[in-house]
Amino acid sequence: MKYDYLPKQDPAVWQIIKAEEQRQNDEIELIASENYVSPAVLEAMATVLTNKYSEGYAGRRYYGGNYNIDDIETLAIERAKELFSAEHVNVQPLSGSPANAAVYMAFLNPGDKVLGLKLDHGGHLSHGHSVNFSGRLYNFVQYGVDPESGIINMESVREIALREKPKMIVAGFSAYSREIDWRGFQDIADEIGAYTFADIAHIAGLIAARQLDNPVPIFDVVSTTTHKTLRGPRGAIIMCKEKYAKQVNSAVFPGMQGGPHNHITAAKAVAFGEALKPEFKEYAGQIIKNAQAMADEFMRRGYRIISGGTDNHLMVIDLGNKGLAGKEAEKVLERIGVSVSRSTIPNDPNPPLNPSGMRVGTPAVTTRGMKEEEMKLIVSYIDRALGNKASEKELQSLKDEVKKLCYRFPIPTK
Ligand code: DSN
Repeated sequence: MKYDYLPKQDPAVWQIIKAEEQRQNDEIELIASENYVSPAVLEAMATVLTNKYSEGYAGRRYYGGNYNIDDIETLAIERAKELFSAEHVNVQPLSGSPANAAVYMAFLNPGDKVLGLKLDHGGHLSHGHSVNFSGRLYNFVQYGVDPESGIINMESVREIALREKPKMIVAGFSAYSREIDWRGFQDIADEIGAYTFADIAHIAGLIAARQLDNPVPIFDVVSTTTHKTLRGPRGAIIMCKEKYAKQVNSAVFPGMQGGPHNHITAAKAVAFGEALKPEFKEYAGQIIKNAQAMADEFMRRGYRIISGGTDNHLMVIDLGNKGLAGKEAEKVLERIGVSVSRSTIPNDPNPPLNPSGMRVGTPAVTTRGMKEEEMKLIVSYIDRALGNKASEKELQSLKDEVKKLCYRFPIPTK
């Protein structure tokens, strides 16, 4: 990283940032929700746009001096519309949970019934978990995946929807590796007059690159974070039909948020510009090829993948037959420089802090330029580490191998 002021002015902060840059460069990132932004996205975040207050929307701000901010926000909106074929986009949400809170506020009243996927089946906290605002403010009922196949059974979703008659149905997940039948969800919602809400945070980049089906032209409202497969800054957007534009905008501001983070809006615009380029399609396709190569190699080595494979960037692995649970696997792999996240498996007998599985994903390693061969190598490192978790010598030797692989594929940085 090239910085002129920070290293001299505040070495304490600078050293921590440098240490984290070194960690990211030396270690393998398999956390399915993480990625590396481009140097251009990094630069857009470190700009004077952070200095400006701009509550409101382009042409209707509550502060003077916002003509340049209007331009950057409008540019981000236009690019997002093109990327997702959206009628209306709000680029102000600060992150995924605030975006989802704004969606609920726009369409529901507290106490209204909503149907969402259970957290331990691959859903998200903000899809109705009891400890989250969503579960506390709204009356969530939940569907799950089929216990045998690990795949969502649309007939069962329909049965629950017809019985419960929710005002909204939520689809789109944090730990689900299969294609989603958006049209099927919409047809069920049409039968009962429910709103449809897709949270595509994990798969937005794959959808933008047309590698997976796009719910935006089908669903009433869609939210996504911008920092996962989409490779943008930490943040979110909401997309909806034009007829809901006003209620969505009002829910974001003044409903949920104050001033938007304009430097992040600029970085979102840069990331959307990158995602509109033809090479992004190739990148997104490689993410999926890498995930499938990784899933095949795990299964070849006797690991049980929930749903038996993947159609997207991630997979959840049940470690039950490997004699350890998710938390221990996460810690052992951290010692060799591989980051994964512990994960529940459907109907997990273990508690969420120490669930039975781990979730891995390929967006970050694909950004580094790794391909199918490297995926097999990474699985071999993981397998050796989990099988030799008590051997200091083996873990150290694996850490060296991980580092060597990482040096062949540097992270994008300034
Ligand atoms: N925390 C994100 C994830 O890891 O999936 C979702 O918000």
